[in-house]
Amino acid sequence: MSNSNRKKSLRVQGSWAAPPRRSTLPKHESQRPTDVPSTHKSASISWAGKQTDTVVNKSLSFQNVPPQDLKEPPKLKYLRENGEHILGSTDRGCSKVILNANFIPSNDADWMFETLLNEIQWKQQKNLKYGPDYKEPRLTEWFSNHPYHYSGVEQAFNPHWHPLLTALCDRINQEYRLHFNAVLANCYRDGHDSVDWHTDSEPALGNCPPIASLSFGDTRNFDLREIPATVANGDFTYSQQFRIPLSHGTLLLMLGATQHDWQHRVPKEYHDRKPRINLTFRTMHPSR
Ligand SMILES: O=C(O)CCC(=O)C(=O)O
Repeated sequence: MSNSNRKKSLRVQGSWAAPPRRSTLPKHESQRPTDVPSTHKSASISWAGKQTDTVVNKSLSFQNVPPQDLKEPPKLKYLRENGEHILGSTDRGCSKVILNANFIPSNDADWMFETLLNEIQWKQQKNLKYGPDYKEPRLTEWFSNHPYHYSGVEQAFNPHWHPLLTALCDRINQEYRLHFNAVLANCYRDGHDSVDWHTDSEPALGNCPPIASLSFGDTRNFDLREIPATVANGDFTYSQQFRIPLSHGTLLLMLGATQHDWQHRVPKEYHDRKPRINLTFRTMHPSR
């Protein structure tokens, strides 16, 4: 099915998404016809020994019957293969990711991880979206000539790039012909640290911004879910969802309409996780 058709059907599903109204009656009661056809004979019942004629004279209709063709939510799909993966396509264009698990060989990734862990001035930022005292469940540092504002967080401009970050940014720009000039560094101290569903679509990043995400340290799941048509009222039940385990030295490029049509997150883990660093390279267009 084409994506626009799928979105149309999603809209229909959106209206189905509310659970069928439940009745306290047993199933056979709640599903029986509430009325009987006009051709049905009058019923006669006995009350206190007297016969009473009761006319049941309405048209037949079934109520509270759940639709037979309710769709199953799509299954979570894992992406593990190196290379390009098309996530989907809408009026905005194609959304795709490129996975390169061998971008940094593991012996280099080891010393890079230690260097970044020890030499970046990690901070725990407040996120005002969730209240004046709410702190993000991870540490960050922003490197750019421009400040960055995203969903309740303000990162002050910081032109003092660590030389390793400059070298990594230059290499990604050269290999993929991109023009990144900013990086948000994230440090997940353990499995309790996370980042919730969001897009990287702030106006300063321009239209359909490319994002490069480079990971070091313990493997964490990176999830993507398609944003439903607005008429589905933010119900993601029927959204396609992908999971990409991001391991030590892996580069993930998010391209095309991904930042408009898909949200991403790194969920908390139920099992212990060692620290992980993720660098998300971005292109800032401060005049926008
Ligand atoms: O840690 C990651 O892999 C994702 C980070 C992220 O979503 C972000 O910096 O916007």
